Amino acid sequence: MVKNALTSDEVASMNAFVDEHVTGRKESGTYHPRQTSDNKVGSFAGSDRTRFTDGDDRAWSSASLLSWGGPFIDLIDHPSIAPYLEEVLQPGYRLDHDYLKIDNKVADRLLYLHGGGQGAGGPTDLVGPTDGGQCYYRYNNGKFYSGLIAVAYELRDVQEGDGGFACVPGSHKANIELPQNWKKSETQDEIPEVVDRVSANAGDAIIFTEACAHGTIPWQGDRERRTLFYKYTPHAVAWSPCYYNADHYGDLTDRQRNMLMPPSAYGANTTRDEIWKRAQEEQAELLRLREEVEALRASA
Ligand SMILES: O=C(O)CCC(=O)C(=O)O
Repeated sequence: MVKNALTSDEVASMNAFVDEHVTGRKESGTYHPRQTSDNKVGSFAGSDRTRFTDGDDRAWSSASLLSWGGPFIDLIDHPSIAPYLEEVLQPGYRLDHDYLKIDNKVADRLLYLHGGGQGAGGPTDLVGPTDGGQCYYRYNNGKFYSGLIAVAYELRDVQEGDGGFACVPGSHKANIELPQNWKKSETQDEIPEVVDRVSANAGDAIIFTEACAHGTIPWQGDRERRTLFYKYTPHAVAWSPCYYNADHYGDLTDRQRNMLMPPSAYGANTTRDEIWKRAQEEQAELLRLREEVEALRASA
């Protein structure tokens, strides 16, 4: 937990954005808002960058909090978090995906512990046996190695008993799957004692390895929980099949651009940069050509 990772101004401006743009909430609760063409945020899915949610989604630029700009861009490489990421992921790490999750009284009410142990939580884990062991964690010769690190920024206070983030401490070092009867809890009363419930204040950040068994405690708070997830991988690793295209998010620092690069074994080097520069140019050309075709069709 990094206390006060965000300033109160940052928290206020991101909350104001969510108030203004997050619309059409899904009745059943937890949702991942996504940007729509009219620049509003729709009710569901997309921003975890794992799938296309409609026919207009583009490869490399599927819905992402980064298109919201301002403080959401600053979070790519936030100074209060960067030193921790450098330590647990090694230099050259990349942002893999991001999303906003809102928990409230109508949110899906199930704690489903996932991840947990070397090669994730086993054959019946929610993350799935096909993750190729990507949720790994190890520590050798003074260095940490972790396949996916999540930074969860709380935008609202999460008080004891409310719900929110939970994990089984130490489970990232387990070599066997969690007992099945620990995994699912429909109410807070059912949650096994081994599970740590984490309360936090608005502006705090919870950093966790996806290899640690974790999940969301059924929400019982009066207000809603708003959490931004920015998830990072080592430079050679990807969780999401959708990469970012840094050209789509305005002016970025060199460090931010580097963190939006697709995975590669060598990390930052000129060959990778050349290949990806051409891919970005090709995408820009494709978008221009599509616009031309549409204009020609409209005038025909
Ligand atoms: O609600 C939470 O903080 C947990 C989210 C979660 O399970 C995940 O990011 O994989």
